[in-house]
Formats: sequence, structure tokens, C-alpha cells
Amino acid sequence: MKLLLLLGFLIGCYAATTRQERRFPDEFLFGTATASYQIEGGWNADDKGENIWDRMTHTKPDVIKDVSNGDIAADSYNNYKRDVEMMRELGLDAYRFSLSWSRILPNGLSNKVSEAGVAFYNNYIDEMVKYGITPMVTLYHWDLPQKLQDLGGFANPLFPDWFEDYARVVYEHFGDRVKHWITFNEPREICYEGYDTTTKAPLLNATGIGAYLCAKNLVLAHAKAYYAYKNDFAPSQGGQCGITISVNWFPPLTDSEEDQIAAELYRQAEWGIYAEPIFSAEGGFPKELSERVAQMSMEQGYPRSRMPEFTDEEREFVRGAADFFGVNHYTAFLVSAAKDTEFIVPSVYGDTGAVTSVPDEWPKSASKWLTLAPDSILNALTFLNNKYNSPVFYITENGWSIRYEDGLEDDDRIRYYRAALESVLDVLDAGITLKGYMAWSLMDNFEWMEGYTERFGLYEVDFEDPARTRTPRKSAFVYKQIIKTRVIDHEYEPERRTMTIDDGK
Ligand code: GBH
Repeated sequence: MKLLLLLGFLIGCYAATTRQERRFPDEFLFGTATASYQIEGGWNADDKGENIWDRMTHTKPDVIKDVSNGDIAADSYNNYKRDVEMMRELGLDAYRFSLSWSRILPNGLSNKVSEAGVAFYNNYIDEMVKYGITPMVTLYHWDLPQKLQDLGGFANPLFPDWFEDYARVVYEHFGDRVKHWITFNEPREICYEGYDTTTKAPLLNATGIGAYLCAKNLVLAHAKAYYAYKNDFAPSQGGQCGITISVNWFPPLTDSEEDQIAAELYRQAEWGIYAEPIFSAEGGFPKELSERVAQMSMEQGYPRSRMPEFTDEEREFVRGAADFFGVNHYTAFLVSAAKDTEFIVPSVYGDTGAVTSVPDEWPKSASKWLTLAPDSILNALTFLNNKYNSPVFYITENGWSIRYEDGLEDDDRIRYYRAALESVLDVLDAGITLKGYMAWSLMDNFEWMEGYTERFGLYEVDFEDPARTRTPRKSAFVYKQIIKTRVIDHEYEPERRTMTIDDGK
């Protein structure tokens, strides 16, 4: 027994020392992420068309917590050189940002391409590439052209064609310099929040129906844009195309069979309905959830399942349509079988019969949904890796919110990033193919329904100041040090707080 204890102690010491020395590989891409509507502003610059966030914030301003909007946001439309300067200050390998569809195609359809819109993104990309920063481009991060929404948006069966047409314009104009493409950011937030529960634009209220309908059209649209790239652009341009799905970690609250089933159904509703059709060996919607929705739909008097089916041809087309799996990961929730919850009927979470909770001891951010959950990156990626036959992963978002009043001393964000990056090292140690990590976010931005009340930036942005001055927070210096040394030094205290641009970048 004593011997065993001694042995345990020695292994512990060894683990502790090797832990400190764990390094991120040189080729691992460290970056930050943003999205067009959240930072750009220039909402009606030149011939940009109206999008669903312009329409919603202008006609229903009260739905945003501080009655703000993204009309100017961080004004990256005019400050893009400063943005790239910040990337250089941090020493980023990569920068993930999204394109505004209606800035490029003012009408949504590709009969008219905006020269000014294309010029803006050309300038942004050229400025990054000039300093060796790899652009990672999201085609769609929630700002649908309003004209396409008027036709039903993601609910229109022609949506996949519109998206493919837009994607082709984008590959044509920017594919010479952009080698990392992400079709959609977070299908769940697009479909469940936008088309099912009125928690994001376009505020469509079709609970228990909208999310599933949108999910099918979205994955078909993704596959069309993927094959357009693969067949007609990748051979000459040589890049990769994937999708980003929000995958938080959802373990069962207890080991009971009920809770385990509830957790699996919950995961299928959260990310499975978007990931399974693309990444699973069988394709199509997840089996257990689709059976349950079919069953419940019947009991509820619907003539057919609220979850549409894929034809065999569609299933085959979507299955395998990705070069990588982008994961936006923030937190975890414990899942249990609902006992006496009254769900809205019909609803996605009614279909799962599951409820979530968060232990009191997990540290809280400024966002009500975001806590620091231990090991959640390792757990989520291990699960996905096993389930989907070891795809290539990127973490395309991960981050922590504070309030503006909290200022520049964001020690709890630093704690979060250090814990998250330790978990990333665990993922690498486990032999999972994870090629990069994008921190959300480069700077404070328009946090959707929360307006400017929640701040995710490594750089603070002063939204009262017409110049939208950006100032590095303490976390920016810590992230910079990690990128530079490829090691997480938990003792590092940035003292001199002036940003410089170091060699090579
Ligand atoms: C990401 O979404 C987005 O891609 C990004 O644009 C965003 O700025 C960033 O995270 C930070 O939020 O308030 O309880 O109703 C993350 C997934 C889904 C998290 C919606 C917040 C609202 C929960 N988000 N969720 S609640």
C-alpha cells in the first residue's frame, strides 16, 4: 500500500513537470474570431443591401437588451487596418471573420455583385495576407439578406441553390488568398433560435417545426457549397471547406439510464441534427431523436413527422461533405430526464424530454449561459472524435464575457483561457487531430440580443467614441505570450502594458 502511494506520488510529480512543459506545435494555428454584423458597421455603406439584423433592430429595437444595433458596431468597415494591426500585435497565425452576404450581393441573388463590397473584403484580406496572417472565412454568420428572408429564408426549399450561388461568387473573388472556408456558423443558433423560438432574427415563431425544417435545408445548402468548392475551385485553389457547429458538453447529471438517454437525446437536438447528416457514417438525422419526434408528432395529431426525412439521394449527397469539423465551444450543462417540466407542445426540447442544470461551483461570466466547466473541451472533442470517425477539427470559437465596467483587468477571462488551453493540450495529447484555436473575440462587439452589455474582447472597444478606440485588456498580453512561447505559463503576469508588434509579423 505504501509503495503504491509512493508510486502515485512519483507519477503525480512527473505529470506535473511534463504538464508545465507541454507545448503547442509550431504549425498549430492560434487566432481570434469575429463576425461581420458584430463588428463591421457600415450597415448602408455604398450599395450594401439590408439584412435580417438591420431589419429587426430597426423595426423592433426593443428586442435588444440595451436597444442598440450593429449600424456602426466597432466600425471595422473603416478601421480594418487597425484590426489587422491588433492581429499583428497579438502575433496571430490566423484570423477568422465572416462575410456579409448582402454587402457582396445587395439583393441576395448573384445577378448583381457589389464592387464596393468586394473591394472592402479584398482590402481586409490583403492587409492580413501582407503580414502572414491566415484568413479563415465564414460565409454565413447570421446576417441573411432581407430579400431572401422575405421569400422564407432557410425555410424555402430553394435556399440551398441561393447559398451555392453566393458561395461561388465568394470563392471566385477571394479563393486565390483564402484557403480555409466555413460555410455556416452555428446551425443550431440559426435554426433553433431564428426559426423556432424567436430568440434571434428573423424571430420566426414555429416551435417544434422551424428548427427541423431549417436544419434539413441548411445541411443541403452546406453540401452544395462544399461540392461547388471541391469540384470547381479546390483543384486550382487548393483549400479546405468545412462547417462550424456549436458543441458544448452535455454529460448526464447521474449515471441512471434515464439521465443517460436524456443526455444523448439532448446532444442530438443540440448538435446532432446538424452534425450527423454530414459527419456520421450513415448520414441523415440522428436515429433516436428522429424516432421520438416521429412518434410524438403522431401522438400530437400531425399527419407526418415534424422532422423531415432525407431522400436516399440527399442523404448520400450530404454525408461526408466536409474537410473539417469546426467547433464553437464555450461551456457545459448537466442533463437529466425531466420529471415535472411542462414543455411547450410541440418543441424541440419537449421532444428530448430533458432538462439541464449547472453546478453552483462553476465560475460565472457576464453571460447567463456561460460558466467555466472543467475539462469540457477534452470531453466534447473526445466524444465527437469517437462518434464521427476522427475528423480534422478546428476550435473556431471559445471565450469569456465580462462587463464594460470590469475594465481592462480581466483576470477571470485569463483563468478561463488558461483552463481552456490546458484542455486543448489534453486533446492534442489524446491524439485527436485539432489544427487550430480561435479565441472569441479579437475585440468587443455587438453581442446579438445582449447588445453591448456583454464584452468578449481581448481588446476593449469604446462604443461611445466615434473612433471606436480599441485598447488591449490584460488577457491580450497573456494570449500573446502563449502564442509566442507555445506554452501556458500560469505564473506569467504582464507588467509593461504597451503593445508592440514583434518581428516576423
Ligand atoms: C457564439 O454563440 C456566436 O457564434 C458568436 O457570434 C457570439 O458572439 C459568441 O458565441 C458569444 O455569445 O441567453 O440563455 O438564451 C455561442 C452560442 C447560443 C450562446 C445562444 C448564447 C443564448 C443563451 N450561443 N446562447 S440564453
